[in-house]
Amino acid sequence: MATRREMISAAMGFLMMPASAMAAEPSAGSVVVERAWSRATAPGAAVGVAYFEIVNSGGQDALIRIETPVARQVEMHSTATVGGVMQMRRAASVDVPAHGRVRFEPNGLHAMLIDLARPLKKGDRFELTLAFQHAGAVRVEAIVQDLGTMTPPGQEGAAQ
Ligand SMILES: [Cu+2]
Repeated sequence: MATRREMISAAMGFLMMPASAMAAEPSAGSVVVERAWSRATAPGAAVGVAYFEIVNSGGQDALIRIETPVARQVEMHSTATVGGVMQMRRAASVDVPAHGRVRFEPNGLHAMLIDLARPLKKGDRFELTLAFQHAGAVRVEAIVQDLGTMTPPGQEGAAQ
């Protein structure tokens, strides 16, 4: 437990600054996934993270699974600060409200990439497949940002 918690803490070591903006991307029916991105991993890191924004123009849905070729397993985590300590909790699924948005971002909901097949390097791109209860599978390409980046591609420097 301690080992995995430490690895996850290391991957989550950067804090602060949400971001906003948008650009249209792949969709399955009423669900669009925008601005998927990830962050370069430190040497030897076993976990990485991925972020994106879900835009739902239809009825109530839920994100039930995420897969990627670059990690053995992907978990959805929420983040909360409890007594000054940042904690992550695994979520079995994430509700996507009708005509709503759900943002996966630093310090909030995120996709934890567990047991990386290879280190993630700045400029790499990899596939993420998001499975929705109603909309089905949505495939997007995540862009790997520099280690320490807290904002989606094109937003660098927007939050300093
Ligand atoms: Cu996490």
